[in-house]
Amino acid sequence: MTKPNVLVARATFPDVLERLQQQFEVESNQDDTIFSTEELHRRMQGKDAVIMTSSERLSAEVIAANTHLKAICNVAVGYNNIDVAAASNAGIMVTNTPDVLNETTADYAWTLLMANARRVSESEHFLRAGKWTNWRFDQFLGADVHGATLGILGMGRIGQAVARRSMGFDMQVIYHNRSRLAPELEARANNARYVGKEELLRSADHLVLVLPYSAETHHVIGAAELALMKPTATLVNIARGGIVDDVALIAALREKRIASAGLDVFENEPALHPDFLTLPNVVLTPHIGSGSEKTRRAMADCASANLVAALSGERPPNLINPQVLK
Ligand code: 8YV
Repeated sequence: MTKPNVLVARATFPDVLERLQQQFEVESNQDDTIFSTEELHRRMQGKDAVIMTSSERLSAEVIAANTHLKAICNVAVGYNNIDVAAASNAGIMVTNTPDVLNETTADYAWTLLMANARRVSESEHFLRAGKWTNWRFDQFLGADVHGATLGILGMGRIGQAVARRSMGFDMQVIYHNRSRLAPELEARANNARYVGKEELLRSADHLVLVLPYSAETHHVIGAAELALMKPTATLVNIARGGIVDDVALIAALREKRIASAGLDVFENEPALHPDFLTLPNVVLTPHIGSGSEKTRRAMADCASANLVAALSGERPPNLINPQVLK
């Protein structure tokens, strides 16, 4: 029997690839070449399924030209890089990798929050530049984390994991979400209190964004929202570029209308707005929120399991568009 054909569009762990090769004819990309849309389209010819990351975009146009695919398996929880409606119309299954990254990504939100509040990047740059010639009492004074109000916009599984971690810091948690959590989930999330978006922005000392990106969440944090925040507040974005209007954020940071930002995601990444690099009051990282060895392995395994199920005629565990099975 001929094996199904699979494209693994980005480099992955060699053992994960080997396991896929035992079951499928695999075209891999261990050099991790970034394929243009045309190249990705060309390589998807004759393939039954593709494994890709959120860096690859599959527009309605590309999907319409590849309706022979049975499954698109994203190695990410977010799937705004894929036109899911177009895939559903074409009867193509789309899968993601939820849950396995919740705790690691929540850890990372805290990494950025604390680095931000205590000016870790800024003071390290100062030290590395050889400018630390004198200890000073008022040097790099930051904001406290303990006892502060933690605001969370987007209270899904990762948002709740961020909230749980605040217990040890005696923080008050407020959140805004499309819908209010069940009381038992609020209780587990350090007694998080549901508030309107405006109250969240006005009251948070540290605001963490954990929203999925969509047309509805495009620029939910723009000039008007930043203007509501405290001048001492810090902002963390571990979710997606495009949720924040980067130009408006740069202006707010430059004019110290908020204290600082910790950003792991950017509009048009990896080509972030160059002005970010000129600001002292930012911590900037290259989209590494889920990047622990253990979690990236779990994500690769999860995407493989989805692919194997899809090509074996079973329901993939993380199917986003179950309507295609009807
Ligand atoms: C991915 C992410 O590693 O899961 C997501 O949505 O943003 C990250 O965890 C990255 O997007 C690569 O696909």
